Amino acid sequence: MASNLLSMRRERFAFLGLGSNIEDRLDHLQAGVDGLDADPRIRVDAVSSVYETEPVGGPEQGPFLNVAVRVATSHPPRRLLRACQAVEAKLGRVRTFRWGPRTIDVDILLYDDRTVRRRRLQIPHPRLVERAFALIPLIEVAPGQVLPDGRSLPAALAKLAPVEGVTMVGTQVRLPSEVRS
Ligand code: A4P
Ligand code: MG
Repeated sequence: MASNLLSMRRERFAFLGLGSNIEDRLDHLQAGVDGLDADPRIRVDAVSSVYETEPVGGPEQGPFLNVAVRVATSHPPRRLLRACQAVEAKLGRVRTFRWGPRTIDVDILLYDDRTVRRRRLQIPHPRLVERAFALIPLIEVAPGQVLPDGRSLPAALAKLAPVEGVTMVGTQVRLPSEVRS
């Protein structure tokens, strides 16, 4: 069914970052990926390794697990943001304070090669190039992808060196298509 609706409109690639720092963090990431894929206009077709990451900003809080995914989508950017927020809401995310602990955060990191500068949506994600916890998983699922200004993702990451507090862990988030087949 998903592929029918996807093919009705032009399909584009987007890259999303998911993070959780409330137990069970891996379950929340898996539910986030599955929830995105359940949207008939979104197909998750690549998922990065899982990284445990030191929290950046906000109050004192526990470490995150972060992943990045590549999605094929026929949602335009603002509808894709709404779909991401619907997944967050479904997983019981309560917005306490900015950068506070969360069951799941789903951010749009990149959408095609587009730049969006609106009050409620900026693409590339405005803090992407400052954050190794977002860039490292993103590079896994977006090899060769460049930022709209032409910079490569590894070049952006190199600016953050030396990187600490981002550790690949042995567990994996399953791709929904692997479960279906
Ligand atoms: N918004 C604008 N552009 C985007 C975009 N590209 N993707 C707006 C998603 N949202 C975007 O986000 C606030 C508003 O950002 C949204 O209403 C949307 O219109 P939010 O998810 O409600 O709140 P937030 O996530 O607490 O704030 P913010 O500023 O989005 O935080 P970030 O940048 O998402 O950072 N440390 C580690 N190690 N790992 C993490 O995953 N995450 C954060 C949150 C902080 N520290 C972290 C991690
Ligand atoms: Mg967010």
